Amino acid sequence: MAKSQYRFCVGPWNFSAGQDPYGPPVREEKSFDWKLKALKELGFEGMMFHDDDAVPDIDSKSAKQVLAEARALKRQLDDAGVVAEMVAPRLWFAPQTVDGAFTSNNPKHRQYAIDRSKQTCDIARELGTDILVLWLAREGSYLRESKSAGQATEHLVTAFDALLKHDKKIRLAIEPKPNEPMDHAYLPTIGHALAIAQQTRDPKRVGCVIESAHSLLSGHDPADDIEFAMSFKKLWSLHLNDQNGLKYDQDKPFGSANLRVAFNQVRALERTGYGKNGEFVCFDVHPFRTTREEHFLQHLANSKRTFVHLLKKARTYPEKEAARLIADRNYQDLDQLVLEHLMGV
Ligand code: XUL
Ligand code: MN
Repeated sequence: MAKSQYRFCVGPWNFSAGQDPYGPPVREEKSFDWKLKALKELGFEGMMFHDDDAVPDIDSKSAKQVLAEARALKRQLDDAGVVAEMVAPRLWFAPQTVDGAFTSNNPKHRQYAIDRSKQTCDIARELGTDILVLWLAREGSYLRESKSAGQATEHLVTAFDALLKHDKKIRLAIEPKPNEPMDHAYLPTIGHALAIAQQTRDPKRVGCVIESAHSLLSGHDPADDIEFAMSFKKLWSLHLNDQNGLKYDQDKPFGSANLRVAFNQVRALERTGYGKNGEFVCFDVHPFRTTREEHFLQHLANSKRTFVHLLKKARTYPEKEAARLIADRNYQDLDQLVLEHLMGV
């Protein structure tokens, strides 16, 4: 296997017990300590956190208690030799976020979302990361006429500015997704994320996270999204996984649905130097619901294996031959060159 310079990362939610909207968990819910140990054994160096992954039942605790628990978690991570890659406010569970968080029609609820996210910045600082990931789950609408996209954009800028002002070091990494749970999201693509960054008080501190499945749900090629974001130096994290067409967000193992699309993502990382400033490669993947207890970790191990194999494919890609075919505008044979390279023939 190719040796990689990449650092890998997962979140506690990626050890999911199989619950979906149609049925209960099918595997035992694992403890945080179990997940941390497993992650380490799999050769992952980083862990992603939602604010309430870091501090469970967060809304029932005082600010002081939240910070004390975050500090204790940092000690546990240090002892395990694991880095907190990012923290993300979970703005889609609370009763205050039923009609959206930063873009709710209710000003008190918008304030709740801002205050909760400021607290997430404080947790991030305690955990030693400057990345606040914003997956804006409910910032969109089910009904076009219930909100205004223009006003929502203003609400989002207000919220982002409040966070940038609250913490002078924090970087906001927007993770766009075009739909689910919303019909239409207000920041559906990487283009929207980087465009709204320019409206904030400190555009340099507003960037993005690309998730393969989310790009595919937008009808985009994730490799192109990666190169686009990297050309702005704004790709600060990455959630690799896979997705079979325009369906629910599947979070399949990396490469599972389309190996060529996965190859091009790895190649895009290599071409743009992703990871050279310490950025992590995270796998936002879930076990298939059918997965047995004893195979609980295979989706993570396999995603990493596939990544490392594709890294070798990216590094042995016949660049000269490809360049010759490109110069000759012989894309027909370029296509076959790629296929045969991937097939190993
Ligand atoms: C949702 C998703 C989230 C974010 C973190 O589709 O990908 O898990 O990555 O909030
Ligand atoms: Mn994700």
